[in-house]
Amino acid sequence: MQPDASQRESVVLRVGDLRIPAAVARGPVEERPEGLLLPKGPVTLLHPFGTTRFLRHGWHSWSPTGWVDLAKPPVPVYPEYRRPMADDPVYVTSSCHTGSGLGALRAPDGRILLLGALELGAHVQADAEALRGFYEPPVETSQTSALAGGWFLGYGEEGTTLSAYARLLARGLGKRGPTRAPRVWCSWYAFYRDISQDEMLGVLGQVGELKFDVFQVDDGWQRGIGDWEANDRFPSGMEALAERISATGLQPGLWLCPFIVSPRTRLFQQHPEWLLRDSTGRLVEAGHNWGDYYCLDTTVPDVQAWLAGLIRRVTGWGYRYLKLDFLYGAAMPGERHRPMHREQAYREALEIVRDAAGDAYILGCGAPILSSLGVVDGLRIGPDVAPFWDNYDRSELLHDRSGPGARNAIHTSLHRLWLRELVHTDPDVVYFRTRYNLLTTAQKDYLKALALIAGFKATSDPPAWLDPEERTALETFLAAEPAVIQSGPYRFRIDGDEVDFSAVIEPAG
Ligand code: 9PG
Repeated sequence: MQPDASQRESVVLRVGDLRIPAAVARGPVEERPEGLLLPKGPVTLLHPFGTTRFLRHGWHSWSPTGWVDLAKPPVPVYPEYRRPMADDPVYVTSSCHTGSGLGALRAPDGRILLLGALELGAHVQADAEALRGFYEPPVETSQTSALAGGWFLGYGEEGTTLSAYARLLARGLGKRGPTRAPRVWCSWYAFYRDISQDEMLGVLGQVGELKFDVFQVDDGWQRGIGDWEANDRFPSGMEALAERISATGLQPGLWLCPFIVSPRTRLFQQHPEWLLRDSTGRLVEAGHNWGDYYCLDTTVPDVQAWLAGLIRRVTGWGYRYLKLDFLYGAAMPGERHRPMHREQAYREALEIVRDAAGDAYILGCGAPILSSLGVVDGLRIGPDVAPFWDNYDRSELLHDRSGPGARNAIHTSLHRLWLRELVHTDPDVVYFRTRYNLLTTAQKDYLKALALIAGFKATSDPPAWLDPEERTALETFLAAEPAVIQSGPYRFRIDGDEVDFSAVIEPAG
């Protein structure tokens, strides 16, 4: 239960050399070397920084993340139907800059004041006067029980403050082991949905000679979003393909979206009662890129059994690496069979998937970030790259920085690197090819450097599309285990080579 406002008290918090008038829930404030632990409940901090910059943390993998200027009000993404694919639809029209789970303000000397939630379902808002944190919803409703959790308030250098927060999250939500992330060949950024068994076997023949760990088949193999069976372009079935992949010494990888359903599927037609609805009984839309599609109510016991069965089936076919996509579908607002907070429902569903997957690798994509920690092995930390730099109309005119493009992907991923201590961070694929590619060498180099910094190496380039020099560059990349040192806010030394991403960041504001 969330304490109501009358249970809050006014205090002056001392964090580092700052004294901040604040309203916090009644309860002990614990002092830590890097900051304070604040009691469970809403927090309002009257900060001294005025119209500064705010680190807004997007809800899921593709949601824009980075420093925004508080002098400029937030503008929602257009068109409206794109909103769940871009960020948390509940806060998208807020007149106040709102981040998911954490938020920070920039002090004049460059230090940051970070307010970070220690549990699920929290949001942080900022304006020129206040930094506010609350667990959703602010009041309890009949259908959604409120959450309340504690907070970390840190003040210091950006890297060390985020790192202190990451350590607390690891303790509360868990983290995956310190293994090296697998090196992945993924079909999406070369063939998109236009894949077939023959084409995949053709590429497998080329990829098998290179030092990849995983050969991952992306969107395009399935009958429908919800009907996770091989379509007619994969006549021998997915199990036979997994066997062929394993026979080359690679781990078979498969893309699927376990929490969303297209109306053009058997699943939708046979089980309309499994779908999430809003308080008026309307189906909750999750997105539109395959035509409209909807969300499963993952609190329905039969849905949970179906989910576990689905994951057991695909791992039973031999897939050892699962790219689970559009995961936010299980965390959308709606009236659930078992009333609980939407992020709790999400985490419970993800845990069912985790149990069913056994020791198969799970890469969460389109995944709510904080509520996936400790359950998945890897997380996509930015939107899709593309063989072009930016889409001005979409990024600027429609205010949608969650769309595909190398620049959006680099921008959001750079601001999520602090998650490296908790999970494998996937900034999406690197391009080595010039074929079908508008990226310049310098732009491709940014992607390559980011992958080395993030520690996750993937590409979609079919080796046959590469000239000898490009192929050598790919081989060098796959073999590299560089020492990475951060030498500035957006500057890194990768085995002695200096990379500066400031030019990617600055113009975005
Ligand atoms: C397959 C792709 C790839 C990719 C994923 C994800 O908002 N949208 O319309 C939207 C469409 C696709 C998308 C992200 C957003 O990409 O990130 O790597 O697997 O699905 O369809």
